[in-house]
Amino acid sequence: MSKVRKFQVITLFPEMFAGVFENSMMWKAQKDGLVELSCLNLRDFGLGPRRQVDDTPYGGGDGMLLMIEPLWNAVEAAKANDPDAKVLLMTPRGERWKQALAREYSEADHGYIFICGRYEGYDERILELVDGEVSVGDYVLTGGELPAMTIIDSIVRLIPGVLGGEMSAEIESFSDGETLEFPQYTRPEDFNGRKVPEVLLSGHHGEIAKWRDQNSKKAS
Ligand code: 4FN
Repeated sequence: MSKVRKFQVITLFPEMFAGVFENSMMWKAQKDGLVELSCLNLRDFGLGPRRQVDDTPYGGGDGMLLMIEPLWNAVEAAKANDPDAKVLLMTPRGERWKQALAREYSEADHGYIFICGRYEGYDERILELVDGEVSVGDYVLTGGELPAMTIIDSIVRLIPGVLGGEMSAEIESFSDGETLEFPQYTRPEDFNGRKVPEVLLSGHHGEIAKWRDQNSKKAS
């Protein structure tokens, strides 16, 4: 029996994760003892009576950075919960997240600590505690929370036992990295004149497979 996989998120906005951590897939994975999902509120590690977590950059420049001390202490607290966990920094400079990484991370025998940035970013010295830097894509975001949710969702659903058997087989056939998707339809056959392609109603599995292949979007 493999041990529970912990996913800890360091964030100033833990409430953003409530809905995501309670969706049916994540809820079942937790209930079945496969994963543990939790947040550490970076604010709890803030300095002084105002619980300060950000400050202006040395050398000048617009905006604020997350200070090293609260971040460092939050990571130490997360590591105290899970000493073997790997620390992942959510950053636009990171490695682009992809299905192959989700699969690799889902097979790990340790937990993960996700650090979500805010403001203009982090004090560079946090890199000493970081095992990996990951990005979900090249666009400006307000924080690392949405990337962390995306990445956690993509990993957890691949952990053995999280999804049902019939679904897992389907995952395999869709993660070959080339076939993205073909158009799909469900009832009714005719929606106000908008008809489902005849071949899909034919029951002819060979013809259906051919149609789906011809109508699949391929990765570039
Ligand atoms: N973003 C770019 C260039 C410069 C800054 C940003 C940007 C959130 C703390 C980082 C963004 C995108 C994918 C984390 C973007 C991600 C983030 C991510 C992210 C607040 C500082 C910031 C050239 C990519 C457009 C804000 C490019 N995956 N800064 O978004 O954390 O994980």
